[in-house]
Amino acid sequence: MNKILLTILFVLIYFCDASDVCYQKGGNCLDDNKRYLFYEVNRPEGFNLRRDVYLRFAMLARKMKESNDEKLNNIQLVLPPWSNLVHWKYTDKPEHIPWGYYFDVDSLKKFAPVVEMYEFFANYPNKYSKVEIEEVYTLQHFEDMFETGNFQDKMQLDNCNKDYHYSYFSYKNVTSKNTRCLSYHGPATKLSEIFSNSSAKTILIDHAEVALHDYFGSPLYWQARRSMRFNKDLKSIADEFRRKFLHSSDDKDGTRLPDDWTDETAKRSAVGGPYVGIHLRRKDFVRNRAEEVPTLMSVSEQVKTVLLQLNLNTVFVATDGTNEEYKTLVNLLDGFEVLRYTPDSNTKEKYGDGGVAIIDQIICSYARYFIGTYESTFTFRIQEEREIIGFKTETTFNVFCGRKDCPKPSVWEIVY
Ligand SMILES: Nc1nc2c(ncn2[C@@H]2O[C@H](COP(=O)(O)OP(=O)(O)O)[C@@H](O)[C@H]2O)c(=O)[nH]1
Ligand SMILES: *[C@@H]1O[C@H](CO)[C@@H](O)[C@H](O)[C@H]1NC(C)=O
Ligand SMILES: *[C@@H]1O[C@H](CO)[C@@H](O)[C@H](O)[C@H]1NC(C)=O
Ligand SMILES: [Mg+2]
Repeated sequence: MNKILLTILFVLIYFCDASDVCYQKGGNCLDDNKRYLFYEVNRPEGFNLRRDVYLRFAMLARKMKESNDEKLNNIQLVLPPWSNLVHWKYTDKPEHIPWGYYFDVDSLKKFAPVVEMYEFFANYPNKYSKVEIEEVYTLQHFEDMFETGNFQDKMQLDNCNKDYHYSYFSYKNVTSKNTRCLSYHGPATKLSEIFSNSSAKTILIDHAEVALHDYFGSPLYWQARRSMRFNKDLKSIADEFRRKFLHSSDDKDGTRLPDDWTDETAKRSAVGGPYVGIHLRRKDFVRNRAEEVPTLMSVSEQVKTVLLQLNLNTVFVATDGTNEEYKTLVNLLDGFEVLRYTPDSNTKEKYGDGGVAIIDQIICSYARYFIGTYESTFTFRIQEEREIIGFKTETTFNVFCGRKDCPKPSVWEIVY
C-alpha cells in the first residue's frame, strides 16, 4: 500500500517538476520535437492581403519541410487566428477565429505543414500559463533601399524603426521577452536562415508582409493557391444561392472541380452561371482612389453594355457599399435582375462578416463574366479562383473604368 502511495507521490513530484522547467524555458518543453513558426501581419491589413501573405509563408514552411536539414524539416507553420480585422465586426463571434471557419485545413495541409493556433495550445504543456515565444523578429524595410537603389536580397538585425508591441494575435497570454528588428529585403523562403541559425522551438515573424513571394506565378505558387480551398459549408451555402436564384450549378456550368485539389488539371472550358458577377469595392476606395473608382451611374452603364453583349439579364453584386448605394444601383439597372447575397441569421452568427465576404467571392467566381475593382485584393482573389475553375481569361480580368482612368488589370494566368 505504502509503495503505491509513494509511487503516486513520486509521479506527482516528477510532473510538477517537469512543468516547472517548462515554465522557465517558455516553449522549450513542448512535448514533441517539433518547432513552430508563427507569423503576424501589419494590423490594418485586410483579409485578402493576409491570404496572400499566407501563401508566402506556406511556401517557406514547405521548403523547410522538404529540406534534409533536421533543424528545418520538423517545422510547423501556425495559422494566425483571424482577430480584430478592421473591416469585420465581431459582435457574435469569438475574437479568435480559426482558419477552419473559412478554409479547408486538410487541403492546406496537403501543401504545407500547418497547424491551427488551438492545436498548438493543446500541445502546450502549461495550460493557463503564458506562452512565451522564444524569439520574435519584427521585419522592417531597409530605410535606405530606395536611396541606394540596392535591391539585393539581404537581412540584418537592426535598431527598430518604430516601437513594436509585445503581445501577439490579440492574445493576452502570448508574449515574448526576446524581440528584435530585422531589416529585410527578399522572399519569405530566405527566412529559413533564421531557423538554421537558432535552436529556438518557437519563432514568430512579425510584419510578415515585408517578406515577398519567391515563386510568384510559378506552378508551385499556384499549388499553394489551389490548396486554399474554402470551407466546404461556405461553398455549399454559395451553391444553394446559385441554384435557387441564379440557375447556376457546377454540373450545368462546367465548373465542377475534383474533390481533391491535387487532382486538378489545366482547363479553360468553364462556362459559368448565366449571370454577370461584379465586385464593387466602395468605402475607403471611394475616398482614397477617386480617379479609379467609378460613379454608380457609370457602373450601371458598363454593366449594361456587358449584359447586352452576352445576352444576359442577371447581375450578382458583391459590395461593401451602403444599402443606399446598392439601391441606387438597382434603380439604375431597371429592367435587369439585380441580386446580392444576404445571410440568414444562422450563417451570419456562425461565420460573421468574413464568411459573408467569402460567399460573395464564391458566387462571383462562378459567374459567366466577372468585373472587379481595380487593385482590390478582394477582386484579385476572385480572379485567381476563376483561373483555378478554368474560365477563359477574357471573362475574368476585367475591372470597372474609373472617373478618369480606365486601367487595364494585369492578367495572372494559372500554370500547372
Ligand atoms: N461581403 C463583402 N465584403 C466586402 C466586399 N468588398 C470588401 N469587403 C470587405 O472589406 C474587406 C476589404 O479588405 P481586403 O480584403 O483587404 O480587400 P481590399 O481592401 O479590397 O484590397 C474585405 O475583407 C471584406 O470584409 C464585398 O463585395 N462583399
Ligand atoms: C491562451 O488564451 C486563450 C484564450 O484567450 C486560450 O484559448 C488558450 O488555451 C490559452 N493558452 C494557454 C497555453 O494557456
Ligand atoms: C546568424 O548567425 C550569425 C553568426 O552567429 C550572426 O552573425 C547573424 O546575425 C545571425 N543572423 C540572424 C538573422 O539571426
Ligand atoms: Mg485592404
